[in-house]
Amino acid sequence: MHITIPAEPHPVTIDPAATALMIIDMQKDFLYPAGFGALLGNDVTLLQRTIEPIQQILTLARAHGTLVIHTREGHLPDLSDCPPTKRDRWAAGTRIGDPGPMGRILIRGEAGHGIIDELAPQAGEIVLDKPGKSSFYATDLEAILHQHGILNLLVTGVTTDVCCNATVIAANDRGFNAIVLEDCVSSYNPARHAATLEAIKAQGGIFGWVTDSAAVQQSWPT
Ligand code: TIU
Repeated sequence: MHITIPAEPHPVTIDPAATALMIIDMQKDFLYPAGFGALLGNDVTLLQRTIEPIQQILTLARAHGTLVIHTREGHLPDLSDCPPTKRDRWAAGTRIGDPGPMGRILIRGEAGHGIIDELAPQAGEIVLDKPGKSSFYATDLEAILHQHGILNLLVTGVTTDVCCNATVIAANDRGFNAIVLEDCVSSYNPARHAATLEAIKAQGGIFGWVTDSAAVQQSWPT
């Protein structure tokens, strides 16, 4: 059974059973004050408008048995999976691995690395730890998607221009349809959010599609 979701640059027709919900990096380090995002000088409140629509899509996915994949960006405590180039470009005190109010910044197991309480994963949902911006880099994501017969990704999370964009581009190259829900993604900079979505849907959908949570909810089979 296929459904057609209103989207830009044109409607997208998909099989819901071959579709996964990706919730990218909804971590305290990006959404709460005093995390990695804030230490880089960003206004983290710009990301918080995504929480409610993602909750709604997550509820829909859970009700229909849709595959849900939560991702977390972060590194091992010994930083052996963090290239020095990813760390050393910032001032001491704001680097990955430095101590902060929510524990060591972007380190697996620390409080700040955790997913926000509002979107806490349920038992049985995949939580994918990733050391890069793309969800495919140095992870089993591609194999997991093939194992579950997934062809389409509903992309939500933060930030639009960094980890969501990197994941969309990588998904497209690997033969997946990336469908971005614009109210479920956000950037620390509204202009970069808009520019990223524009690039994804340009040229007839060169990287994928852009839609929103209402369109997905209205299109999903009941
Ligand atoms: N800085 C920024 O916008 N984002 C990141 O560093 N990681 C993610 O987007 N998850």
